[in-house]
This record gives sequence, C-alpha cells and structure tokens, in this order.
Amino acid sequence: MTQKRALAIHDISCIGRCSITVALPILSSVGVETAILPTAILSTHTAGFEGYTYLDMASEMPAISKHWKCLGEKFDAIYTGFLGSVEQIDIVAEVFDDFRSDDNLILVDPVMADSGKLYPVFTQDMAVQMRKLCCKADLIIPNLTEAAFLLDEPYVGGEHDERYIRELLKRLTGLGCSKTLLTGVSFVPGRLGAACYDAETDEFSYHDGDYVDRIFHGTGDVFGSGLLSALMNGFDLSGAMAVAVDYTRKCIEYTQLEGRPAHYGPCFEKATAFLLERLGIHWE
Ligand code: PXL
Repeated sequence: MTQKRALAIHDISCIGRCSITVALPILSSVGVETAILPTAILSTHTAGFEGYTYLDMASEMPAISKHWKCLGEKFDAIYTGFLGSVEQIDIVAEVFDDFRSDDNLILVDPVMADSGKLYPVFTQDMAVQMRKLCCKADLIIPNLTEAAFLLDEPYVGGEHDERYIRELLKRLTGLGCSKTLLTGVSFVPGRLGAACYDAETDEFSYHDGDYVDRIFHGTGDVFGSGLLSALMNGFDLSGAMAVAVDYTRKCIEYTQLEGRPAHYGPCFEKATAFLLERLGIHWE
C-alpha cells in the first residue's frame, strides 16, 4: 500500500504540546507522510503561559501554498486547527479549493473556544467566518462550546440527553459538511466522550470513557490527530472516533502519571504503542 499523505494546517506553539507539535508526530507514527502549513509561531500556546510571543503567518501562507500548487503536490487529507487570525479563513478556504480532489478528506477542527468562552485571541467574528470553512469540509469536529458559537446559540454545559446531541449534530451538518463529530459529550455523570453523525447515511454513534475532572490543554489536538490517524488507516468514522476517545483517555492517564503542570500538554508520546496496537500497525 502506498504511503498516505496529509497536510496539517495549525500553529507552531514551540512549548506546550498542542497543534503541529502534536499532529505531526502522531500522524508520522502511524505511517502518514505529513506536510505542515504553519498558521502562527508562538513561543508557547496561549493558555497557561505568561507573555508568549505571536507571529501571524498570514502573509507567508499563500506563497507556500502557491509553490506547492506549481509543484503539483497532492494530499489524501487536509486537517486544519488553530488559525493565526480571522484573515486566514479566506487563505485556508483557497488552500481547500486548490488541493481538494475527488477522494481526499477535508477535516476542520474549528479551534476557537472551550468551556463556554472564546480563546482570548479571537473575537465573535472568528465564529462567523469559521462557518465558511465548515461548509467546505467533509468532517468537522467542534467541542460543545465551538458548536454553540458556530450555531450562534447559548452554550449548554454539563450532561445532555441523547436527543439534544443528535439534534445539535444534525444542525451542525446543516452548515454544509456531510459529517460532524462533537467532542466533550457526556450523557451520565462520570463519563465523557464524543458523538458523531453522518448525514449521508443518517447514522449516529457515541463512544465514551471515564471522566477525569481536570482540564488538560492540547487534548483536542491529540483527539483530532488520533481520529485522522485511524481514518487514514481505513477505519470508518464511528470506529475512528472510538479509537480517538480511548487514545485521548490513555494520553491523559500518562499525563497524570508524569505529574507535570497541565499547560505542558498531554503526554501523548508514551501512548504511541497503544495507538499503533489499536490501529493494527506493527512496524517491522
Ligand atoms: O489546542 C488549542 C490551541 C492551539 N494553539 C494555540 C492555543 C490553543 C488553545 O488555547 O492557544 C496557540
């Protein structure tokens, strides 16, 4: 089987495992050749470190992408996460137009908010503009806060009933993508997981694990990278979601064992063997 190729469009946070420093090693470890288009370069991510530096890569991104187009580069998947500024929505939309093929996957993680609030670097305009990317995607993977911003409705935290989540998923696919996956979903106290919906087949699926009552920064990127790893290794959406939920849970276990402050990000490195096992990959 020829090696699959992905393009990861995220920021480089030099310290504090998230974004590209998570997506690149995870996808590489499962055999996916991964190109990167950095959206910003930060000394650290923005949640938990004081005084971080921030370089918006918007002025360079079109030139990078244009060069690849001239070279005739192709990608089996394009995976977007944290964007450096709202101006990058149009730049990334153009990257989608330039590199979309009949059978590649466009995965949009509309990274902009958590726990009911937008990240401090973003304004409401990011939520409005992000809908443009969602309608060009095959699959979007918001958390519940991002889903509320995308649908312009109040965020409802805590546990939910299945009917509410099913309706939310259906309305999110109404943004224009055929598949939606919601993270951070809980139906009962003490459990946390994800739910997905495929509008083409009208199929709904849910998978959860034990809830750990602590915020671990960067777990969304671990989840998205684990999900894409599984999709690019032949899993369907519901199977890939189960792998990503369990893998993220495993990373959290290792992070707790390491005992470092949460803003240093999830200890995903030690969970690599777990991910490979679940994907049935045994490198010689
Ligand atoms: O994991 C989300 C994320 C990615 N990149 C940067 C961030 C955050 C969340 O705060 O600050 C720079």
